[in-house]
Amino acid sequence: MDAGRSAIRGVGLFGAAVSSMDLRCLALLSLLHCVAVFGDITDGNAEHLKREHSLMKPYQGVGSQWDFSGSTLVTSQYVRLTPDERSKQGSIWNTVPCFLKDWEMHVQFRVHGLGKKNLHGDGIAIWYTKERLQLGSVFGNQEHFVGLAIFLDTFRNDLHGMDRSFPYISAMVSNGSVPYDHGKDGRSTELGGCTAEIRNKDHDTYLAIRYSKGRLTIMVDVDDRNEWKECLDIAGVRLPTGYFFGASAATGDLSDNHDIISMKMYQLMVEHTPEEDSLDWSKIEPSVSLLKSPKDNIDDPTGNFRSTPLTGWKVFLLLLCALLGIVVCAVVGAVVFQRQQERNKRFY
Ligand SMILES: [Ca+2]
Repeated sequence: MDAGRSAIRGVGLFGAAVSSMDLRCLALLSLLHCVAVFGDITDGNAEHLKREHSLMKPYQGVGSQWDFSGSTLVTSQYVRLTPDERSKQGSIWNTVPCFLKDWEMHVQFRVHGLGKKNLHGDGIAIWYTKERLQLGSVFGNQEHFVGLAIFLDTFRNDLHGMDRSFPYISAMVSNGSVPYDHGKDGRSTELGGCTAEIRNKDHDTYLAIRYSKGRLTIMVDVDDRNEWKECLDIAGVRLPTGYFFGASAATGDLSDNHDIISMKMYQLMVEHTPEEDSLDWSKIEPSVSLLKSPKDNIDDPTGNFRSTPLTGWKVFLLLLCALLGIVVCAVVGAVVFQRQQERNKRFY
């Protein structure tokens, strides 16, 4: 169980504890204990469901918060982006821009159809983008998107890329200058990803996307184990606030039912430095710093702001090292010079 799901369970435990509590001293102690446990579970971060960015059964009254387009069909049990029919495109888009700096989106989805192995497609994409409701060839959305995309790609288009199995989940961040290459399954632009058996499952299948302090983490729960498995974890990702969440899917010559059961958005309570808070986050251009490999960034969750100028103590340390270097050189030089002089004296 990862921190995200644990945290939600923690919120539930906390709520139940408060409602059954009276105001006496013992109860207060229990409350303090609950808060302590809650703190342990969430690692100090409380998390909250944001209903304005969430889509949940039975989808009543979500018409003002979500737009449905193309082949999308809404029932009381699922939102079907495409049916198991050829050449369909459908999408859903949150009408409310997201101004959270740190968030986690949990998507429950279902991909299923009559097609046998490798005879189905194309998959679902989850979006956090500047524009919404733009039709196009990338899982029903535009190629030159601006923002973040997570692809649940169920069909292998690139027959040269046989080193990986499909379905394949990958992520891409774009400022709109480079398109997603559908023919290559987006390999040239992906930040990373993983193979995940997501199709025709009898149990529930989930995807989690976490963005916090410049770090993008994708987790899957598709094996009916009720625990998250890491798919991608990369620092140095810069995304602005004010973009829109959405989901889209497309079928081509091959097809599948692409269903969204729920999209639940949680705000992550993360502290930022005054320097970070003073930035206008809506002006950030989507980008990824690939100066370090993702694994090297594990100890540097603030990769987003890594390239800031040297701070005072770093300059001091550098100067100290330089000074020590000069002193060592001078001492060695003096010793060598003295010995040279002594040797020279012997020849006089
Ligand atoms: Ca594909």
